[in-house]
Amino acid sequence: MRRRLRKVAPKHGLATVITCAFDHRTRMLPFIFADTRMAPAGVRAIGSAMVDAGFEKTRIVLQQWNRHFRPSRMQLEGRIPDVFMVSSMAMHEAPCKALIRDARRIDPAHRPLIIAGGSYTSYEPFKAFNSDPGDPYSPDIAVTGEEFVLLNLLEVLLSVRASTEPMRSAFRRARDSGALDDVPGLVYARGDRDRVAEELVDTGIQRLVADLDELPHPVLGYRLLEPPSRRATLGPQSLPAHRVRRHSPISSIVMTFGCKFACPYCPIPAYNQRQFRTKSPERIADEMYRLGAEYGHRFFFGTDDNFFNDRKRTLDIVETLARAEFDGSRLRDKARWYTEVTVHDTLKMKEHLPLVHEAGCRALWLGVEDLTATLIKKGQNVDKTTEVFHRLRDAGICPMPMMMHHDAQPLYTWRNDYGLLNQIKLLRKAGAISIQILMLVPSAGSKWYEQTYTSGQVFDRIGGRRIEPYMHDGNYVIASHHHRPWRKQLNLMAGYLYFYNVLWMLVALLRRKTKLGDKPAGMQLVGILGVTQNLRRTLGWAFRLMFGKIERLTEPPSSQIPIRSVEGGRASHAPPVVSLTIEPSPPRDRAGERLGQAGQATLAATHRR
Ligand code: B12
Ligand code: SF4
Repeated sequence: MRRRLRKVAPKHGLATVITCAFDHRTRMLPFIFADTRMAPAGVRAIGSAMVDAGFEKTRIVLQQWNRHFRPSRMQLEGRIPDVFMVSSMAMHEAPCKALIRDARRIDPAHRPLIIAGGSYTSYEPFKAFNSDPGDPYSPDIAVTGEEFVLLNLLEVLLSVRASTEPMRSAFRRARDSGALDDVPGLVYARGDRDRVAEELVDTGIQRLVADLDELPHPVLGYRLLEPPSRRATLGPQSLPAHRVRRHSPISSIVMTFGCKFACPYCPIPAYNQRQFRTKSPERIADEMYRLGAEYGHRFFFGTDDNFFNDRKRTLDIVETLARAEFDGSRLRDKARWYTEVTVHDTLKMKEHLPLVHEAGCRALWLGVEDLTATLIKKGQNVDKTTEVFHRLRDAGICPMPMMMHHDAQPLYTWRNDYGLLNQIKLLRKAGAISIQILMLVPSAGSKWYEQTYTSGQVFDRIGGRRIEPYMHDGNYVIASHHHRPWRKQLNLMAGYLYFYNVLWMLVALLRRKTKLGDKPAGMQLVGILGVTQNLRRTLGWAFRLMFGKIERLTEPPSSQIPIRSVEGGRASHAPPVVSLTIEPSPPRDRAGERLGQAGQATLAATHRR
């Protein structure tokens, strides 16, 4: 497909702008600093795919760096682009819609084809469309898959397009002739001359690229970045190669996709169709080397869901990285990388952790969630976690635990490990360098998704203020059966303040002579600065939860427009259909606390999927 596209690309000479939607209200711990200092892999991958397919006239705009960018004013090489794409996560929905709304202000005769993609449309594409002619924010097409789906779509569109025809008119013809229906991974609207969407057509679940070596090289994407600016328009040139590292000192790197676990609040295994996909060790080494050589990148963040998922493949990768040499110098002396794993799989890798360190790994984020495995069991407990943390530290790798706070977990408990602070204390004693504490929120595509809504756990409004998409980032308490949900919000703050504070920074400074050097003190500093943002942004929410009236949702979000499959049946990405039965069982949490009003009736959902 890439070869075929390269043949036709010169005839079409497409100009494309790809924008990453970013809501700056999400800037706080645990992601503050990483969120703007690492160009996201999604837009970079789409940009790489465009260049690789022969469409060199492509620009990537990150709202992280260009928050005033206005698509209605964009010009690339002196003309309005043929295609405008937006990539978004669900919590960046508001800026994503604003970008599309603005792009739709362009005179229809010149308006680019608008394509939406990213995890937002992968899980809930119907949310990107509306049928209100007074406030149009729908894209022409939503892609529910990866770069392969986009290339497949472009190939179909270009096969029907005359060389100077607007892409939107080629799109309309392809759509009306049914040509798009053979491309799994799309959702498009049909309606009255495109002004009002009357129905959505879902072409089904994407076909996944199994061998990740087939993906275009990431080195291509970094050439396309729009330089950071306060302007609404695009600059004449993209960011020069020598300035990329300054703005994106960390480079994301795709090494594997997928995870063998099936945590009920996580959509990742289902998204990956229960597959674990990897790049070859040689390709990973080559990517690190070339990104270093062309842009000076030394730090890489693996976008893995569970890097240690498959022991043999992991060993192949780390052995190759440990001995890889380019131009007479060893890769491991230059590249440092970090990624996500589970406690269970790290334990299985314990003898090999020195090799993992030798390969360049310096920190691993571990989904500890709840040490006592009350919320979720994935092979973690206090002893195993402590052993894993000690082993990691001995090997010179920073353990970075990720915790999940939930209704049944109190702030502190006597003589057991159940409380949030008790667990943070254990993790710190075991050697944790950083901490991530998020509240459980409904996650589209996960097993628990519908149930969190139908059980009345998810808030609609608090004190009249509606929950907005950016608040679904795990930092705001937006779903709880607890009768005092504000306590959960304060618990999150207390947890961070207990871990990140001046006292512990001083202790970390005094204990600098370990294998981890200055890293613990450095992370304390980052945490102390970051936690000020959490306090600034969420303290008001805690008060609102305390005094405001809580209104709850009883159903998951639905589509404003009917959505169907190509054959007319139920669409693969349709919102869940739920029916409710009420079981009157007043639940109590482990500490014996009575749960809130809405929690007193458990609404069991039966879904027809
Ligand atoms: C790395 C990562 C991060 C990094 C991002 C740093 C950065 N600047 O890049 C950090 C650690 C900061 C982060 C933070 C958060 N993350 Co995160 N993160 C990931 C992770 C593990 C990898 C993302 C990635 O880079 N993948 C590799 C690229 C190549 O894939 P991709 O982004 O999916 O893009 C592909 C397709 O989506 C598609 N695509 C993307 N854009 C477009 C655009 C168009 C036009 C088209 C056609 C296609 C397309 O093609 C791409 C190439 O294959 C994913 C899980 C996963 N495995 O995807 C979660 C994930 C994206 N994160 C998620 C969440 C919820 C968060 C947080 C809210 C924290 C939390 N509560 O878990 C915060 C939000 C922070 C913020 N302010 O934005 C969710 C998003 C859910 C959703 N429905 O949107 C995900 C999917 C995990 C999950 N399923 O729960 N995250
Ligand atoms: S271990 Fe992590 S990636 Fe795997 S299913 Fe659980 S939460 Fe998702």
